[in-house]
Amino acid sequence: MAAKKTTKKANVSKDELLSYYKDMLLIRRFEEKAGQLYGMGLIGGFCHLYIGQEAVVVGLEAATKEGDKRITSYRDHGHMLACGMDPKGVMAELTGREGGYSKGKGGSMHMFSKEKHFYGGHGIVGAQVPLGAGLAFSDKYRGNDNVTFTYFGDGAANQGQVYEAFNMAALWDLPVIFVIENNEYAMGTSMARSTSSPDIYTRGAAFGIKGEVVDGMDVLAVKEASEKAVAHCRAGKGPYILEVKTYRYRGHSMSDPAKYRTREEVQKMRDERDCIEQVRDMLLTGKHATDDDLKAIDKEIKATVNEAADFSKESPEPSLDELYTDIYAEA
Ligand SMILES: Cc1ncc(C[n+]2csc(CCOP(=O)(O)OP(=O)(O)O)c2C)c(N)n1
Ligand SMILES: [Mg+2]
Repeated sequence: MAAKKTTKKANVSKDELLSYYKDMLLIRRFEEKAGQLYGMGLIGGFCHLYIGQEAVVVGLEAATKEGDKRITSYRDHGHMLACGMDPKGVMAELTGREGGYSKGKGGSMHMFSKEKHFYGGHGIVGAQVPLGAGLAFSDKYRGNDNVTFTYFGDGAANQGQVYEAFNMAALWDLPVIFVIENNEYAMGTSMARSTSSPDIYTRGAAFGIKGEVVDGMDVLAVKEASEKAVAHCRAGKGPYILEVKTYRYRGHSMSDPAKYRTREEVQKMRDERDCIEQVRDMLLTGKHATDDDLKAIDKEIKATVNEAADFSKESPEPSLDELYTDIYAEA
């Protein structure tokens, strides 16, 4: 099955295209700024950037409603911004400050928002997959029609716990979408070197879980697939797998020199497939926006990101009194 291209481009409204454009650009500019702050020594520890993968989370979020949940790995800043978390709180967590979502005690990989139903941020590869099934179980138990989006990578997809979660999710018809963000690499290991069957979307077949592969550089294709998967889950038909083919432009984390692939490979993807450029082209060729309009949007987004960066520098270091707070969640 080839990754699906969207068929509905002609019907997309100007407002819809602009909103995807802005949401993806916010993630990209935010991540570029995070990279700079890391370089300046203001962000410590691990920092995994999402640049290149923006269409995945923006397309998937387009089909959500209030109450839906999301959980992901350590490559999580884009997911937080896409579900409406405040860039200031995310950036201040990256710099380990009091104004951060985890009061500066979690850092890049450990942020949560009850209000936005964002359940982290997990550094242990694959750990979020059974947790995501558990979140979906809670909604099934409560009898509502919420859906949980459980994101994980191509590398995580080779883990045993993923299949235990698949089994239970299928057995109990849990409303969970397993989103496999296939960016072709797990740290420095390519899919070709690690994975016997490259069609990851078929991995649920043994459990009777439907799977689909989507072009993750095309936000409209992702949104279309997301709507279909969401409808399946909300109708009580159980879990769904979406393998979203994407690509990360930066290294695995900020400390990765990326010697396992060529510069040309990355440049080709940027030049030919970039998700933001694709929407930019649609906006310009469809005469929905001029070059100046798009420059103004970029300026506005850069201002939001700069404000977040300033906040993340000015917010104080966490007080020692906070050391033993927030250890257990309130019931
Ligand atoms: C259980 C476990 N094993 C190994 C690691 C080290 N590790 C961190 S990220 C990673 C690769 C995961 O790749 P993938 O699932 O494709 O996600 P991506 O980083 O590409 O988003 C590994 C092996 C870990 N954090 N946890
Ligand atoms: Mg990967």
